[in-house]
Amino acid sequence: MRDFLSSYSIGKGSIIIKLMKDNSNMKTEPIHTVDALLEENRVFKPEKSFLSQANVKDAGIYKDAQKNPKKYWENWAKKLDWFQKWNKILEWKPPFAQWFIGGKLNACYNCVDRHVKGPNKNKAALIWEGEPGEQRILTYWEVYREVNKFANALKSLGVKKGDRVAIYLPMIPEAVISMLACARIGAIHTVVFGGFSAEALKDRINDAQAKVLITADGSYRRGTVVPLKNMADKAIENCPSIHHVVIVRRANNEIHVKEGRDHWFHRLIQKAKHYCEPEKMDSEDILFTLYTSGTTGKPKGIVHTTGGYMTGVLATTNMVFDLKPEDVFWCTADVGWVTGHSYVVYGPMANGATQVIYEGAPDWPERDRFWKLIEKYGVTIFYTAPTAIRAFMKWGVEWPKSCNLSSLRLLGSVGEPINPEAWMWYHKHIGGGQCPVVDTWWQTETGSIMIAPLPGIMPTKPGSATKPLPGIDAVVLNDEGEKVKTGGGYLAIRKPWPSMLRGIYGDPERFKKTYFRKWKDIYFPADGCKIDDDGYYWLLGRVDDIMLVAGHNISTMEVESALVSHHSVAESAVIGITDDVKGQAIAAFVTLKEGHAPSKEVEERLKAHVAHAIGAIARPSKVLFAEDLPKTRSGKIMRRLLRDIAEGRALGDVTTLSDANVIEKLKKRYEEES
Ligand code: 6R9
Repeated sequence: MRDFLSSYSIGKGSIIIKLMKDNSNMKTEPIHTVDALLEENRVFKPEKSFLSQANVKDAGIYKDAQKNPKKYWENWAKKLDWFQKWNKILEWKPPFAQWFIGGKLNACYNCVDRHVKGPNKNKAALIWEGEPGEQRILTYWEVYREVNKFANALKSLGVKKGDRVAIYLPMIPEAVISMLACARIGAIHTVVFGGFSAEALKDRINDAQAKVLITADGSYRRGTVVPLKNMADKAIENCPSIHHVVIVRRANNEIHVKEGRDHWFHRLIQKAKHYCEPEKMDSEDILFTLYTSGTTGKPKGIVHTTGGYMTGVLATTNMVFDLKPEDVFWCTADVGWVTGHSYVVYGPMANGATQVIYEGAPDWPERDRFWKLIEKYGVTIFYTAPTAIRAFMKWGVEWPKSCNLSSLRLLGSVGEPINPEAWMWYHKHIGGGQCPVVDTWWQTETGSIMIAPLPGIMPTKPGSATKPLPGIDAVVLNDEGEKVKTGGGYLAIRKPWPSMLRGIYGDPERFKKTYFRKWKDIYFPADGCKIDDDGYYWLLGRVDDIMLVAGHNISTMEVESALVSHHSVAESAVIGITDDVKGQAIAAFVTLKEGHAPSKEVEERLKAHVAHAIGAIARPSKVLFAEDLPKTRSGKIMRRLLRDIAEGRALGDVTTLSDANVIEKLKKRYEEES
C-alpha cells in the first residue's frame, strides 16, 4: 500500500464553497483553499470475475434511467407483487410526491408470503444469534407463521389499519416479526431504538399517539441485562395513548406485569389464528414513521409510504449489494435505525435473502465476535458503519486475522463519511483485498441508498461514495441553485424518487421548511459535498459541521481524516470554536489507538501532521485526548455537543446519545484544561 500521506498535498487552488452557519443567508463565494480529499487518487477497478456475475453488468443503465426515470422505477416496481396495478407512475406537486398511484400492495406480503409460495419456503430467512450465544434459525415459512399469528394478536388488541404501534425491542427475531405483522394489518410502526431512554421513548410514543407498545422483559448488552420493560413502564406513565403493552420474553428478568394492559407475546401467539389476510394497502398508505434527529434538533417523525419505499429498497438491495439467492447477508444495523428498516427488514426480505441478525456488542465476549459470526455463518455480504470500522482498527488486525473471512465477497459502509484510511483498512483486512467496498450515502428521509457504486461496473475511490444511483438526480449546487461541475457545494436532489419521505408526521410546515427551503422544489439534504474531475461525489458531512477558519471553509471530515491517517489515531471529532482572530479555530478530540499514550509531544505531532496533510490553515489549535467520543446510537459523532462543551454552554438534547458518561467526562476534562 502506498504511504497514505503521499496522496495528500497542499491545495492546488481548487474552488471550494463558503458555507455560513445561518442557513437562511448562506453565501457561496469561490475561495482558494486546501482540498485534500480531491487529491485522493487511488482507484479500484471492479474485478472481471465480479463483473461477470454481477446483477448489474451494463453501464447503460445510468443513461437509460436518466432518459426515462419513471419507466426505470416502474420496471423495479413491477418486481414487487401488487394486488392491483397503479394507473399513474408519479404525481409531483412539490414538495409532495406520490408514486404508483392507485396501486395496491402489502409490504409484509412482499417480504414473506410471496416467498413461501415458491422454492424459498424452507430457506433460512433469519439466522439469529443472541449475545450469550444461543442461536435461532427461522425459515421463510416460520417467519410467515409467526407474523400471521402476531398480526392476528395485534388485531385482537384492537389495532386497526392506520393505528400506530411503537416497537421497543432488542435485536431479536420478534423485532422483525413485529414490524412485518404491523405492515400486514396496515398499522404504522414506529420503532424506537432499544437503547434509548424512557424519556426518548415517551416523546416518540406521544408524538405518534401510539396505541400499543411492543417491548421485551430485558435485553443483553455486554453481558448484562438491560431492563427494557422497566424503562418502558417509566415511559408510559406519561403516555395516555397506550392501551396495551406486549412483552417478549427474552432475558427472564423480573418485571412488573400490569393486569389487563400487559400481555406476553408467546401467550398471544399461542391463542392466535394461523392466517391473517394481508391488508390491501394503497401505494401511498403509510408503512412506518421513524424518528430522526440526525445529530441536530428535535426528533422528526419521518413518514414513509408503501409502494415507493418498497420499490426503492428492493432495487437498491439487489443492485448495490449484488444480492444473490445463495448469499448470506449481514447488515449490522439495529432495527431502531433506518438502515435496519431498509436493509435488515424490507430490502433483504423483499428479495428473499438469507441474513444474519446479532443481538449484542461487537466486543463481547471478545473483540472478534463479528469475525467469528462471519466465519460461523459464512457471511458473504457485510454492511456496517465507519464508526465500527474505526473501532476495529483501534482494536487491531489480530482479531479479524484469527478468523476465516474468506466467505466475504462484498463490503458496505453507511452512516458517515468513511475516511480513506478506514476504507483501505476495511478493504485490506476484512475484505482480504478481494471484495468491492460500497460506500452508501443516504438518509432516513431518502428511505433507500442514493449515492453508491454499482459494484460490478463502477470503479471506487477510497472515501468517495462514487456517483448517484441510476434514477437518482443528485447534484451539487451552490446557493443560487447553480450546478457545481467540480468543487464543493451542497448536495441536492432535483427530482422525486420513489422512497423519498412523504412528510414529517403531523407537521407539513416543518417538512417544507426543513427540506425545501433552500432552492425551489429541490430537496436539500443539508450535507456538504465535493465533486472531483471524474464526477465522483465526496460527502463532507452535515453542513452544520463545516467550519469557517480565517475565511476558509474546512470540513470537519477532512481534518478528521487527516488525523486518522496518523498511525497513532483511532478516531477523532473536530469542531470549530470561536476565535477572536480567525472567526473559528479548530479543536480536535482524539482517541488514540491501543498502545499509544496521550502526551504533549503527541499533541504537537498531531497538529503538525494535520498542517502537513492539509495545510497550515487546518492546524488544530487544540487537541484533546478522549477515551471515547460522544455518538448517537447509530454511531454518528455528535459534534453539536462538543461545540456546547467548547462554548461553555449547557448541553443540548442528549436523548439520542449512546453513552451519557462519555460527554460528562469530556466536559469535565475540557473545563479542567481550559
Ligand atoms: C442511512 C443513515 C443521514 C446522514 C446523512 C449524512 C450521513 C450517511 C453516509 C453519510 C457520508 C455516507 N451519512 N451515510 N455521509 N457518507 N456513506 O445514516 O441515515 O441516520 O438519517 O443519517 O448520515 O450526513 O445526511 P441517517
